[in-house]
Amino acid sequence: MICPDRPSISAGRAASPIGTTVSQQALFAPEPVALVHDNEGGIRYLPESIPADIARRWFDEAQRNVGWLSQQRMMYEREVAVPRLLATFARESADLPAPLGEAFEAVHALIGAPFNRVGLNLYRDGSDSVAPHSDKTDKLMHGEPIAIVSLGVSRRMSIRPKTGSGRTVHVELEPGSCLVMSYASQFTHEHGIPKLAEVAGPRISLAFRCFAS
Ligand SMILES: O=C(O)CCC(=O)C(=O)O
Repeated sequence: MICPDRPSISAGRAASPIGTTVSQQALFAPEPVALVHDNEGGIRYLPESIPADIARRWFDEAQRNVGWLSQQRMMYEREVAVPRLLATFARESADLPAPLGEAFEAVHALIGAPFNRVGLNLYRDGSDSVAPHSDKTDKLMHGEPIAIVSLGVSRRMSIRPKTGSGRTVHVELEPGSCLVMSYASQFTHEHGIPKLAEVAGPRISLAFRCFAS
């Protein structure tokens, strides 16, 4: 699941205090994994955040209901197609397609942040990708995290420091997982989904953000 260049990753969830009632689901839920540390929670991988049957249904609904767009961008003075399909919705949007209303609720319950925008990416196969980048922070609420829910096949994300000789971490983003990145981590790290020959099918990511109004 996690493939660090050097194996020094620690898990992040604190043990339940004695006497606390713990649900069956919480007892068996896999531990979050801390990938990058900072004083806003860093970058954390939360496996199995969405039950498998729900993640499968969300994938089918998103693939079918979202109006996916192919975008162009300038590269070396040439217009090229962005290598994935895209969509974006505000939480308050009147035409929010299923499963996004439900997904906003679930991710808010999981992370607790006031997410109000979701950016969707559809990687059709292993030749779709996103280049290493950090998210633009100028329109985001200061200090609020970004949460990426993965649906469909697993894809590898690489996370690397912007400067210095720190390690690159590779994490397999499994369906139903949630990757949480702090606002602060956008200034220190880049993340990307590289092209990969041996990818078994499509993947959709739902990237929830908190935009300042
Ligand atoms: O698909 C992913 O997991 C990453 C998406 C991403 O980096 C972005 O939407 O900015």
